[in-house]
Amino acid sequence: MDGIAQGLKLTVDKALVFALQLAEKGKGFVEPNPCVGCVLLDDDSNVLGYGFHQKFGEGHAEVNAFKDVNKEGLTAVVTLEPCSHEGKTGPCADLLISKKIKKLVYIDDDPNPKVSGTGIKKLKEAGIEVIKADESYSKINRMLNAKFFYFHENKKTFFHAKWAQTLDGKMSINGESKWITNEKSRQYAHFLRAQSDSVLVGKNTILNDNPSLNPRLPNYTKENKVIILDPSLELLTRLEDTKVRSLRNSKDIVLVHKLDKEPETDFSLLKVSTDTNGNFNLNELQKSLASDYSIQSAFIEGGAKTMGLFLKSHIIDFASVFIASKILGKNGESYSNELDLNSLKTSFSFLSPVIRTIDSDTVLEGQINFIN
Ligand code: AOF
Ligand code: ZN
Repeated sequence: MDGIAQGLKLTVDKALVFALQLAEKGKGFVEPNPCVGCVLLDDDSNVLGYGFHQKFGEGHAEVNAFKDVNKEGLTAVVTLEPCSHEGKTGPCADLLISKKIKKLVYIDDDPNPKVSGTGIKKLKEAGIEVIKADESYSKINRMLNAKFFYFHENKKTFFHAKWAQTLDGKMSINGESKWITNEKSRQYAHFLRAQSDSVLVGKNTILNDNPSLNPRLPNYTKENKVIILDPSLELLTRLEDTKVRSLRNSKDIVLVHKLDKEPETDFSLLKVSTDTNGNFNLNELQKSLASDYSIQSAFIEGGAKTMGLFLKSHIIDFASVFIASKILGKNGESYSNELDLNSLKTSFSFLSPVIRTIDSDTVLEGQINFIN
């Protein structure tokens, strides 16, 4: 434990707040795992240890909290039900039992079917007192881990859309979209990209921009998948020299198509039905990405056409809009041209968005209210 908590005393309520703050520090580094924090208290409310899940594939919050702690009879305050499965690390419930804690205070049950109540059951069977924290903590935890809960509870991939636009809603001009927003905004966009286990684009983005689509942050190594809407599988023979391909295994590239006959390939293929206009059924896509490829969340970064299709289908779960203080005029391309709305009444609006400024750019984030 570092010096910060030396001599620190916390009530269980304050320890729950601290555990949530710790959990948040894992954001961008742990997904598709949840962000989890853990605080260890003795009977006199002294903080004897704390930790959080820091990196995907590495120690869970409880393991990190107990790193240098060997005292028995402690209270463990955790943001999520301790796991019970033999995953990349041993089950946390077993660790807490072996460390002889006397009480567990936790915020949410783990919706992952590998755990789902069995962690709590194990602890209770071992004679440990288990207390569920007040509902209000769960609200914060569910916001922090929205993608994780959404995926397990709905069996659907969470769609987080991100786009950059000018003040007049344009995303590009003459196919040119580099760079609408400033450097700092783009760093923040990489942090957001890191919070999804995949990026979704249309085939034209690959053909026009040859993007990498991986999160690029200092000291960052987590890999992501790429989903490409490619109705006729035009990219099958054209991916070899692309950056998207050079950065990941072929199976981590999912090509979404509408063909009746699937060709032999090392890339992952997903057939999705289309409507009479040839547009993919995005509801079907959202379910199939979850069931066939276990993709928890997709960061939708398409161009005007793809973003228009997602907006038109009302299928965006959360949106981050980067607005540059620029105007491009009528030759600029926009998702807006794909939307056929007729009155202010039917306009899409954000539900209490969070707004921040990044130098000359504004970022607006929240859920979109599609139905008024
Ligand atoms: C905990 N404490 O800090 C976290 C938990 O792939 P693994 O082995 O790392 O396991 C990931 C699953 O473990 C994840 O889906 C969730 O159910 C649980 N996460 N559990 O006890 C933690 N991060
Ligand atoms: Zn665990």
